Amino acid sequence: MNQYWNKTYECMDRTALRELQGERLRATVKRVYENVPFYREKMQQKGIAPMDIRTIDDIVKLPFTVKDDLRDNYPYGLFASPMQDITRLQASSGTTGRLTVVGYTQRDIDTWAEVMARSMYCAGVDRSSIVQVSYGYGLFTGGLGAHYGAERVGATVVPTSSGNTERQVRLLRDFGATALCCTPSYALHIADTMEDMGVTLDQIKLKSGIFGAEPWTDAMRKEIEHKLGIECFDIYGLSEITGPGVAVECNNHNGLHVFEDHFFPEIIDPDTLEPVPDGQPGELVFTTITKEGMPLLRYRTRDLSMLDASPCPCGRTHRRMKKVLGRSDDMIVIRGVNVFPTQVETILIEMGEVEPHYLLVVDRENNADTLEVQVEMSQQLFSDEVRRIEETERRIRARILTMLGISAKVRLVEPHSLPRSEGKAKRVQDNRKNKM
Ligand code: DLL
Repeated sequence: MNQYWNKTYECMDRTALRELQGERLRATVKRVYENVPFYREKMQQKGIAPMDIRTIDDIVKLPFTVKDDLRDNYPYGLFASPMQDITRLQASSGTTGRLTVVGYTQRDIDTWAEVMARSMYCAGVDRSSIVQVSYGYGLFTGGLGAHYGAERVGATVVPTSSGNTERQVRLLRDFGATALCCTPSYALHIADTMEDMGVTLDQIKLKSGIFGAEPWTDAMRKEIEHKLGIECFDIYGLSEITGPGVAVECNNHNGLHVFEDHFFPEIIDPDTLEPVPDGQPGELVFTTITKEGMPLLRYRTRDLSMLDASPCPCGRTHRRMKKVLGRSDDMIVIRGVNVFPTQVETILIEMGEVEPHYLLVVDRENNADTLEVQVEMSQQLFSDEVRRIEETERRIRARILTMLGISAKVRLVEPHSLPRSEGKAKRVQDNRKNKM
C-alpha cells in the first residue's frame, strides 16, 4: 500500500522543497509584517525587516510566538486578513485560561482539507472507504478537520461527532465504517462498549483508526489494535497551526511525516531557545508558511519530540517527527522527579491484569508531594482474592519505583469506575493546585 494524495509535494526533492519553503516563508513574513502590528513590533524590537529573510535558514532570526500571545491578542488581534475574508473560526480551550481563537480564509480551509486528504491516504483511506468521524464537531478542530479530509478523498463520511457511545457502536456495525477517527482514549472506550454490547469483531468492518489529539503510547496502540482488529495511525496537529493534519504516520509507523510544504518544523531547547539539530529531542516549534488568515511565526507548541530526516520507505520526503509522548505542561514533578503520564501508561499496560484506564492523583501531605496511581483491575482480577489484588498493587508500585524512580501509591479500582473520555482524556488530577 503506497498511495499518495499529492505526490508532487509529498515526494518533492528536498533541495527543491527547501527552496519552496524559503519562498513561502518570505511571503509569510511580509504578510504579517504588513498586516499584524504584533509581529511588526516584535520584528522591529529584534531589529529585523522582511528583507532580512531570504532562505528558510533565516527562520532562526524570527521571533517566537507563544500561547499567551494569542490570549493577549484575543480574539482577532493576530489575524492577517480583513474579517470579510475570514470564512471560519475555530477555537481551543486548553486546560486552563482563555480560549485561543483561529481564523481561516477559504484558501486556509482548502489547505487544511488538502493535508487531511494526504493524511487519509497515509492511513489507506480513499474513495472506497467509509469513515466514521467520532471526534467532536464544533470549535474543536478534530471533527470538521477529519470530515473535510475524508470528503476531499471522496470517502463516505459518517459524521457522528463524539458521545452517545452505544450509538457509535451500532452505527459502526450497521453502516460498516472501514475507518474510525477519534481520540485514542475514546477508541478504547468504544471498543469496551462494543464488548459490553456483545458486538463482535466479525460484525464490524473497521480496518484503520486515525487517532490523535492527545498523547498515547505504543502499548495503548497495541491494546486498541487488538480490541478493534485494526491498524492505528497517529495523527498530530494543533488548532493554532491548522488543526489535525500537521503530521501523520504512514504505514511504516516510524514517526509522523510533517507536511513541511505548509508547516515548517523546528526543535528547540526550551531553556535556551536555541535550535537543536535533527535527531535530538526538544520542543516542537512550527511556522505556518502558507496560511493567510492567521499565520504564526515560530509557534512554541510545548510538545516534546524530535525530527528525523532519514529516508522513509514510503517515498515521502517530508521529515518525520517522533510520536509526542507528552507536553511540558503535562509533566508532573513529584518530589523533584519529572514524570509524564505516558510513562506510567506504558508500565500499566505492559504489566497486564489491569485495564488501560487510569488516573494520576497528585497531592501534597506534610509538605511532600504524593502520587497515587488509580487503575482499573481486569474483570478477572476483580473476582479474585483480595490477596492477589494487593500483590498486583505491590508489583506495579515496585515497577514504577524501578522504572521512574518515584514511590507511588497504587490503588486498583473496580472495573468501569474511572470516568471515560469522549475527547481528550484527563490523566492527571493535581490537588496541589488548590493548596497553594
Ligand atoms: O487536538 C487537533 C487534533 C485533532 C489533532 C484531532 C489530532 C487529531 P488542540 O485542541 O489545539 O488541537 O490541541 C493541540 O494536542 O499541542 C498536543 O499537545 C496534543 N496533540 C495533538 N495531537 C497529538 C498526538 C488538536 N497525535 C495539542 N499525540 C497539541 C500527542 C497530540 N499529542
